[in-house]
Amino acid sequence: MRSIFIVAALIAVASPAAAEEVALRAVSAFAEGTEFSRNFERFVEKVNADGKGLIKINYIGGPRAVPPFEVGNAVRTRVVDMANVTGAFYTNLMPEADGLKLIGKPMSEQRKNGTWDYINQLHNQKLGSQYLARQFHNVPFHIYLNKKIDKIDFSGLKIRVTPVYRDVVEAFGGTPITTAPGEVYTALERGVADGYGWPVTGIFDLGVTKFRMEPPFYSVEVNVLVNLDAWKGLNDAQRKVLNDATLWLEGLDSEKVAAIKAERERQAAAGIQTLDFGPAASKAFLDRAYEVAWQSVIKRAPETGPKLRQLAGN
Ligand code: 173
Repeated sequence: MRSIFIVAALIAVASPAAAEEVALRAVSAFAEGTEFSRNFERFVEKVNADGKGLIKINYIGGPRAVPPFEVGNAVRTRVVDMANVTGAFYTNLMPEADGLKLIGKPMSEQRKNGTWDYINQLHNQKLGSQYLARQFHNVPFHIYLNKKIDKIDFSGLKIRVTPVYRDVVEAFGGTPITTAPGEVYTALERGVADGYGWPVTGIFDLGVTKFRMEPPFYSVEVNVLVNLDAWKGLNDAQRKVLNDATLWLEGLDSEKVAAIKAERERQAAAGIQTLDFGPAASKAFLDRAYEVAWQSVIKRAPETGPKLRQLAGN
């Protein structure tokens, strides 16, 4: 027994700095190395470099560690301390999260005009977490199809969705089928789905596609959340490392302008045809897409949804 105490005492004396370094366990709701994990992985590297001796992120990985739709709950219950996850995957815990895709303003602006603050409060209350970062505000979504349509009407089509696309797919007559990103490929291959919703970037991580429907809509949101107890347990210097890395991470969105252009060219080169029904049809689609999504958020979050819409300004 006595030897255990001696060993413990020796460790405490020998490594005071190591005892102060906090380690946070992190997961991503997207597969490692794919489009929507990559910038978070760069963030982890940066925190680990800048935070040496203060704070370290142990990146456990993607959906093999925690299934995508359970990642929000894993942060809430502190199964993990940190996660890279879209709000679309935790609307069961926070229905307002479905409204985040409708807010396309840069984070620099959202941090100044109270939007970040309000969304952070919602995360504090409903997800027991700090809304540390939001990425990809300038990356839109599309509906991709393997069957040709001659107007924006999804009647008779089964379309793979998450909460991001559910309301708009239904509004235009389609049958939504929910899957995690990892099951898109099989759903298409087996003909379980005739198309799918996905951002403009990253489809080559998924599978085979014939058509991309215009227009682009909404705004991708992939967030870095930190369990609130874990966040409160950090000292000022440790939080500063995370906050500084967050502003850097959100700044990476500027790279997406060129990335989107390159991705469209790559899709064209891969033989993916665009289905564009002209400005009037596009405008009607967008108006409806925003309206049905806001109505859905407000119906499920009648107290907070209207305030979110006011902050979004659309
Ligand atoms: O399509 C999806 O799985 C989804 O909702 C999403 C959200 C943000 C980024 C990528 C995909």
